[in-house]
Amino acid sequence: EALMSVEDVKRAVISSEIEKKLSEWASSIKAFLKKYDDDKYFAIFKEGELKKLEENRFDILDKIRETGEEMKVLLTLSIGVGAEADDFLTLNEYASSALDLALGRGGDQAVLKRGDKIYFYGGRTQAVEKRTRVKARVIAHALRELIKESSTIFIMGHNFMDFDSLGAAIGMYRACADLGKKAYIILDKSNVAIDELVKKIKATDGYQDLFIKSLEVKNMIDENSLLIVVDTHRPSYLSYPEIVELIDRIVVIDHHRRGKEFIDKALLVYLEPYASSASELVTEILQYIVEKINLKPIEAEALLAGIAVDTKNFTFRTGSRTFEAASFLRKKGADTTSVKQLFQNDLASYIIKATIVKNAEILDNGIAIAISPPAANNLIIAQAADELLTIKGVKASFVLLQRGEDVAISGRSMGDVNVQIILEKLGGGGHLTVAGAQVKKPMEEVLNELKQAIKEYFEEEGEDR
Ligand SMILES: [Mn+2]
Repeated sequence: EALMSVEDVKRAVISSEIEKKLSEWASSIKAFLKKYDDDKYFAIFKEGELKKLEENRFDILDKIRETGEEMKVLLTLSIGVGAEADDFLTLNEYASSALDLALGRGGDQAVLKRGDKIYFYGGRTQAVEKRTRVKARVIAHALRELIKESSTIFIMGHNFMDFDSLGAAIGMYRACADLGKKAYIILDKSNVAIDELVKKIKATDGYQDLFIKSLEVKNMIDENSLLIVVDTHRPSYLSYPEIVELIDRIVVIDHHRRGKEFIDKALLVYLEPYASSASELVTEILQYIVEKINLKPIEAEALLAGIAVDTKNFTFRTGSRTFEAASFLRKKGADTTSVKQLFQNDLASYIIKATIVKNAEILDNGIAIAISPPAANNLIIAQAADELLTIKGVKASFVLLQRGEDVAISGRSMGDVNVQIILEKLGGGGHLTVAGAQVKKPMEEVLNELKQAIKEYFEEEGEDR
């Protein structure tokens, strides 16, 4: 995946660098290492050497990632190890299922299946702190060139836009404006999640034509139009997927882990799953895209609101760079009190939220499940799921809402339970701590499937988790 985006010469250099690192690693544990596909390797070594790997927590993972950073590509290694079986067939099965698990949990980690126990090493925990800003700078420069060559720039978020999507979109709007280009954010209709901010922006001088309707876009497109997609990379999640078909030059900036579905024709992709939010990514880009960005206080506020919503006020997925971004936005005039006010609820939604919390059932494993009254919406169930996490003993929460023929589910976790894996079983997705799903089935059925998925999840994770 990393190599697909680089030119041939560089690809060869990167490949040989990876191979060098891996064969050094193999010889350090006296392993037989064999490449069996473009990006796959097979190794056999003695149980005694495995102890060493566990002691240094598979530091080859860091070495490969650092190699990538030096060469400005995102390289990660995922390892599955099988141990303590009576025969090679079983060992291979263990290793394969461990590898599946490593990839399923986001890669960049090692999973060891020793008999019926499973151990995890590496992965996202330290990756947040390890990211360098090299990539943000490289992307910013490439993006600047693309914007400069464009006629008009259109910016699109995901369906049912949230503060993160809107904040990132406004940040990109500023970048285009500072580069002397006309840019629009495509938005037909605001929604409850962003209403406050949209109203505030529309009431501010200079933003009267910031938003544009999707129908109008269609008449304005030419071969030099540029589409910047923020906060998603899945075509089916876009607010106006049909526009992707009409514009050839596309940029994707997202912080969600790559799913199967992707905007394949994108010219430039900045996918950084370890960033807290699309707003954080855009804030970094803004610091490199022009000499001195002319970010307005309301724009800085929108970006800060985006970071705040995706990190639950700097609690989850928050790395040192998240604070650096926030600090930059504060300097540019983002007012933390105004941001807080954007999150205020009206009394009616607060009462619905309280009802959801009151209805919650807390299972033995610390999972809270609640069914929402029909008057709620996506935002309220997400907030209610967050609220459930403030209850002692609750490790993860799921709130279900009947919406027409669909049941919407909002999943949240403190970090021990991977709600992404659970909701993926129901066709949803997201992150370890924040995930969602939409299921076209009756509530009763969805509730049963969810409980089954939770049960399976705990069985799969094993006792070690
Ligand atoms: Mn986001």
